[in-house]
Amino acid sequence: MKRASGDSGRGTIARSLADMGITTVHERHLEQEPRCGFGTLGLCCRHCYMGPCRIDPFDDEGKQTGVCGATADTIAARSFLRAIAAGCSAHAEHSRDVAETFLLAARGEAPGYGIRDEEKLYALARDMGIATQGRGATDVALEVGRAALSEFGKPEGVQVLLSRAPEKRQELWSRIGVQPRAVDREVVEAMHRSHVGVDQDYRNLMRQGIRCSLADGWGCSMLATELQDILFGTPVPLQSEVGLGVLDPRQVNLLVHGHDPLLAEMLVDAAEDPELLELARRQGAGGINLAGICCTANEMLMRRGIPVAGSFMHQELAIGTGIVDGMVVDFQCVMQALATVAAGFHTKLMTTSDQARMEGALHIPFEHRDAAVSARRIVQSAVENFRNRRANAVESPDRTPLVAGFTHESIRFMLGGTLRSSYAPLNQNIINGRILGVAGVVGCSNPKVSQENATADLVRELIRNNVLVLQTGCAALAGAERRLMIPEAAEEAGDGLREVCAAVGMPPVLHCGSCVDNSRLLMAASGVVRQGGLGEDISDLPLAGVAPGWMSEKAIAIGQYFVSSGVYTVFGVGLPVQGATAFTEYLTSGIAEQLGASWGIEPDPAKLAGRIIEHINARRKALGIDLRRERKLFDMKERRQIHV
Ligand code: SF4
Ligand code: MSK
Repeated sequence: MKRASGDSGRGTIARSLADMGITTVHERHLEQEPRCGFGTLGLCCRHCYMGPCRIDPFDDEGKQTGVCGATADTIAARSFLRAIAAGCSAHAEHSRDVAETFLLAARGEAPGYGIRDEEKLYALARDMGIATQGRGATDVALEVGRAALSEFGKPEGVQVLLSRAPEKRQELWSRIGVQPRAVDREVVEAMHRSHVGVDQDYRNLMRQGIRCSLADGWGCSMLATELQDILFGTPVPLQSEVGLGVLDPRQVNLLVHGHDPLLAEMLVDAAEDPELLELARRQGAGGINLAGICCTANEMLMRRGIPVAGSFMHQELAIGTGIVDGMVVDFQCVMQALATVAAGFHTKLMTTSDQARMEGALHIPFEHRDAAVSARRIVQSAVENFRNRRANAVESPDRTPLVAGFTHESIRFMLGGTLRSSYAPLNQNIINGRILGVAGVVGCSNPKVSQENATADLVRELIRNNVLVLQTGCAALAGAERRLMIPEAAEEAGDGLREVCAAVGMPPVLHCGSCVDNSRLLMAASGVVRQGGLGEDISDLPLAGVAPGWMSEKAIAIGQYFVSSGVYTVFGVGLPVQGATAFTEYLTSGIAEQLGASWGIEPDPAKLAGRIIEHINARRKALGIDLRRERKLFDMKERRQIHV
């Protein structure tokens, strides 16, 4: 099928699916309108079967309650806490899986996995209080693996990686009593406190919300990122491409979707296996083309440069190209509708996690002890399906170049040089005003908002105002698709940021990984505080987080751990608490008295950038760096005084 000129390819695919009677997320989103107002505002409760109960948002006197007497604020706070617990549990299961495999690899019981980044292994060990002096990598890895696993269920003590936060933030957490204990314990306690008849005070419910979110950000998410980097290598900047056009009509196309790099890394190797390549040739294919969707895509992109077909929003359209021979999914953000779309084509849909199966998909359990065998089975299945392609492919959808692979380590190296890796140049450029501040633009994509307006316009406006943008998750892919992650994008940046990007050769928008990798942003923020000159805590920094098109419970957990760590965080779309007046006021203002940071809610995409810039300017003013300084060449004496 040919596409109309000016069509990125997606419109043609959507129309072709509609002709086949197959809906996509966009049509189903419209079919759901009008949405239930109680659910949208967070005013319904079904925590027990005296209900479900709902509170009239127009009950101005605020007297209406659920059958048990729960107020709107209690109902909204309980649901919010449960969303944080669900998001944390998603990262916990991902992370536990990685930790178990890490330990197997250290014991030599998981062929194909090994230690690729020893430097990071030793650094993590030291931060976990594990002795490294005179010990070999395997010995240290065994102890790190056991210690990592114990972070999920240890009977006493707090999360060990909290020590990576600035001291002032650690003191604050200790003072208000929100240091997270074992990850599992925080999730379980959140579920208990939100059960009918337990915690009835929205502020107290959110004390657990704060603690549980920290178990995610500084606990399981950070562990997942660290252990993955040690197993597969810490990313460094590299080039690749994004867009449905990365699918190649002449090759076997295997799409990998979900969040698990354990499988994806093995698939990358299997796709290069000479026997499977020969099999592909015998089927008439030119080769095996691996591409990603969603955050597994981000994982493969960051470490191996594997191209990305699209974000969460594009999973169905990818199959709709007609040239996907296999799609393998692991867990999280996988739409059940994929099975219906795949049934309209020759695409073989495969599930791999015993925790995430789907009717209509072939289940190939992914065995970590025998990962290469599972990976070969999956690739072989896609290869053998090549000959079943039907002649309904869409012609050449677009693809866009990008640079990815930024981490808190690579940002430090890039700005400080390999010999004097340091945040000093970043801090200096923030202090002198060339860089106004930093924004983490993260989160999902949501059919309720246009990615173009919600993410790309926001990012453009931020860089125009000299805000350095760090991106993760599906929001990162939206930025990349709009050509914002190439060095040339610096031409759209303000004078100061453009100058810094030109000097370093970096884009003004840095791809920092998957949604679990938001922990990299916590590490970068802590590094900037430690460097000095920008306050003593993360909450002092001219820094903000924003999720313009969030949709998942994981996003709420991440948003809360940003706020709990001192980062003002604005969510687009809306937040399902807004019908509960006092609780919303607490999240968007009162919580700052405890944490030095709060939530912002801004459903209008056009106002998002303004909210971020306003906050950054306020922080600059508080630091006394709001007046742009004259540029001045330092003499040797002054240079020596710069603390690096
Ligand atoms: Fe209704 Fe209370 Fe039961 Fe919720 S917990 S459904 S508000 S009675
Ligand atoms: S995949 S959680 S839609 S970022 Fe991480 Fe994307 Fe959000 Fe899923």
